[in-house]
Amino acid sequence: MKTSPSLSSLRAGVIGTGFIGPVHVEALRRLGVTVTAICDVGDLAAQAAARLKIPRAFADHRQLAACPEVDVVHITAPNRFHCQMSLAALRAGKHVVCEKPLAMNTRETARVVEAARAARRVFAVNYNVRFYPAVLQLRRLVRQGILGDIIHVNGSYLQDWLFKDTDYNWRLLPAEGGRLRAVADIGTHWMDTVSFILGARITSVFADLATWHKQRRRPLGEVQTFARADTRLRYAPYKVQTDDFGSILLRFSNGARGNLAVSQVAAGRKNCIRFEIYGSKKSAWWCSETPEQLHFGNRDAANETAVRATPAFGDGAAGFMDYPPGHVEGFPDTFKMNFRAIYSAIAGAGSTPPLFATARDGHQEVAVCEAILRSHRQRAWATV
Ligand code: SOE
Repeated sequence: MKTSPSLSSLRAGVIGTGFIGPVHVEALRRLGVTVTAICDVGDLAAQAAARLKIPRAFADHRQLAACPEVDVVHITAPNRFHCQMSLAALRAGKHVVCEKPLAMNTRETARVVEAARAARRVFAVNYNVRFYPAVLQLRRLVRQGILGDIIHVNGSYLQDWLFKDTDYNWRLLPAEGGRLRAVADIGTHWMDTVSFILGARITSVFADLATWHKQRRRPLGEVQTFARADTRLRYAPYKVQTDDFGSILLRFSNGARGNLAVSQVAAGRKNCIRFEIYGSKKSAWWCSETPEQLHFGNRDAANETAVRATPAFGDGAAGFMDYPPGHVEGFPDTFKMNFRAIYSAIAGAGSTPPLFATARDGHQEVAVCEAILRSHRQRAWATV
């Protein structure tokens, strides 16, 4: 695989050693970026540094941000730390890649947007789904008017890793992850991706949220994202205050309507994001469980399926695919390609506007979440 020399001269430091921190490390290394430092509380950083062969380990995120061998700070700690870590990294003069959602509320996200603007550093929010080749190609097709005017979009983001009442993770706690859980954690991926494809913002929402497990049992000790419940563990009951699932009606700034279903208690759906976009000329469908295929629907002609990297697929993802057709590019590749776009921008060679999600995009998603919560509570449409 090609690695640009300018990208490989940049050095990354990663905060967080849970499920997603190592995904960042792996994607960076596949790009040729050196990961020089890692940070987490207690002994976790030293353990991860030994496991992942990273030279420096810090227990305090400010030390990682201050490290002269770090050019870009990746934040993969729980949501409640995103704002303070982003501000500290920007203050230290670093570029930042922050996990989604950008922060706990729009007060915080507005501070980050302003700090990133003033610091004149690249600030990206890791909405990696944008970088499935099919998503980039769909964006191109919508911009070219191939689907016509967009009438409506429907879809879902479904998972089952919180299906049982003993499934546990910090995301379940409002103090760690925010008041919204399924919607903020995975619903915002869907909303960011569809807005990205349509080139249109969500302007208002009507939401119905629900909690299936009103009480869950928490294993005594910390459990990682997607980890299986260990039956030998002892549990303590707690009241759940965040959404297990929800249905949301959406209005977009281009006049399109949408409906989205989000769930983290959908047995059998491991990590399934899908959408169908209906235009005035034709429609298009995509699902992350078959990421290489882009489907097109026609009223009179036969429906079509295009496979990634074939001529029929188109070249909207050129530069963001490394493997030939039939050699599946999936979830880990989206991180690699997102980081390729972000690090190219840092190296001064990115596209304008950038393809990756900026601090403003992260702010917008949190604003949509706040409108969703308002709508759910008031049982009415809410403006973003
Ligand atoms: C857990 O729901 C999670 O890891 C999300 O936080 C990620 O953003 C998503 O890509 C996979 O699932």
